[in-house]
Amino acid sequence: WSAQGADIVLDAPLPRIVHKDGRHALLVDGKPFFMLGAQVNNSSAWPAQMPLVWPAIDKLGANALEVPIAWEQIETKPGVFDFGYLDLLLAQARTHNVRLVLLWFGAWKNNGPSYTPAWVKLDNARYPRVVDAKGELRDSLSPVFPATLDADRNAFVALMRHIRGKDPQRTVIMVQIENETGTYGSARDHSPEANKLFAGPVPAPLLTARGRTGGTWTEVFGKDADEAFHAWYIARFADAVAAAGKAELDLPMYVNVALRDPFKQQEPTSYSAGGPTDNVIDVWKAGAPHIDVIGPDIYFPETPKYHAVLKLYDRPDNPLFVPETGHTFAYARYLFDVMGRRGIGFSPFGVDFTKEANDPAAIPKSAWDMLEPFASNYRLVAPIMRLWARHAFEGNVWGASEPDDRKPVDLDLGNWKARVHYDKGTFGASDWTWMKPRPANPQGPEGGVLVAALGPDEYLVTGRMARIDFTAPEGSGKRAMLARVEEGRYDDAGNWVLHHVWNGDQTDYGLNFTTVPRVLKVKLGSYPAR
Ligand code: N0T
Repeated sequence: WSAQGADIVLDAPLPRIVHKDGRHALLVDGKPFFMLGAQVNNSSAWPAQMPLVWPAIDKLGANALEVPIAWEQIETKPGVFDFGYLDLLLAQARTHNVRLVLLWFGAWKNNGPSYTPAWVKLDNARYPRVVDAKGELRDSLSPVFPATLDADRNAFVALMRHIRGKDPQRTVIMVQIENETGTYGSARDHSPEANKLFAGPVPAPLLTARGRTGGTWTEVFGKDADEAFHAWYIARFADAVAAAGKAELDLPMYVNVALRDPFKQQEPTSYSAGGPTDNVIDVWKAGAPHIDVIGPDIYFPETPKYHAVLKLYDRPDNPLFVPETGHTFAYARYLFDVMGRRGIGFSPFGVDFTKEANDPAAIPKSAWDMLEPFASNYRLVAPIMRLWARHAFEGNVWGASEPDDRKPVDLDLGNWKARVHYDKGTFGASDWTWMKPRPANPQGPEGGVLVAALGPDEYLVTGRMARIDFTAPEGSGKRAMLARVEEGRYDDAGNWVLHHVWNGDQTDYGLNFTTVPRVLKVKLGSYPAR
């Protein structure tokens, strides 16, 4: 029997993150899931804004929506909670068949306490701010005061308890702890309370992680001691909040990162110091074992920087998850890289039709146009999302986006090789370099491919604005050929349904992907070179 639709709904399995051989998967309804996400603007989490949110989410075709839950909104007076907005959000998300990722805007929202209730942000004596090296106060709350942790944790526990009671369907699949923690303008808190801790020994779990047996912060971390100290205490704070929340409802929990430039050595006072920037990931991992994922918010549109960040956060101890990325044209293609790296999700920021922005130029002439490059990639991936997520966890997958320089990208498929071109026009073999390149899209690079191994010589292949050629590895004495190329789709039971076979112009000049979503099953064969 089923209780769906009745008053009682059977508990669905809890979403969770699993690990195997350095790989990771987000399980939703018990199976690997890739989040085709969207995050609303910061001031969109209000009932009156939702009519401007859902049309954008539906148009985008997202399967998960990231929405802030503001501390100031749920606990206006200490101990008095109001979850009216959350209840509305849960009901609407189910109607729109979209999962939710809730963002706990607590003590830190981009370094400051702007989303804390007035009784927190206006009471500096009880909830002290960071004191910088010159003795001046910064906006950021200090992580070392128990009253601040108690108040934040208490509200978060109430939130998680509420979700436990209202969400047997597991509409909520993940929770973000705080938002872009860290402090602008000071590497740590220099209050007397913090100074006392700073003069003390480095805590044991962090010593172990560093392979040390003892020492003060300065002895162990040298010139980086201030930042490591701040990172540790913010990580401990976030961990305590997450652990208490998980005791109510054991959902996957992550933190997001205000990044530093991956190529520049920067002073910690020039970024959100103490947050989980790439240089202190190990400090955070040691300090926050209840945080399942550290996810970079990527607002660098350039290919080398974007790739560098993906590499830094894609680790055996950290699933790759991009909880925020820019919503302009240049960012849409990076979905292909995140998927190729076996990531668990990707989400452009600022997806709604409220026309709210932090930059007058951020919303192009039509918000609708802005979504189209992301929407068309989501249309490509959505029908194969579950299959892909399973292969990313258990098999072999590859993905590549069109780089800024439009140079070809080589994929090593093991038995075979593939070269992906982003500038090929009509006709021409891969090595006909004299042919004129296809003119670039004036809006910028947009192409990408996805390849999943279905068997030793068989691949699922899809993409956008790209040509893919397969070759046999050099020195193999073989030449590759396309034995059979089928276009089709997977039905609900996961069976392949052939639509038609590609041949002739559709295969003679590589497999060419346009803006039309097409999924291919490619069987490779070979003949001897001589
Ligand atoms: C992000 C978003 C939102 C290249 C910005 C980015 C979101 C927060 N912050 O729209 O505020 O809530 O997580 C900060 C970027 C810092 C500078 C990056 C330089």
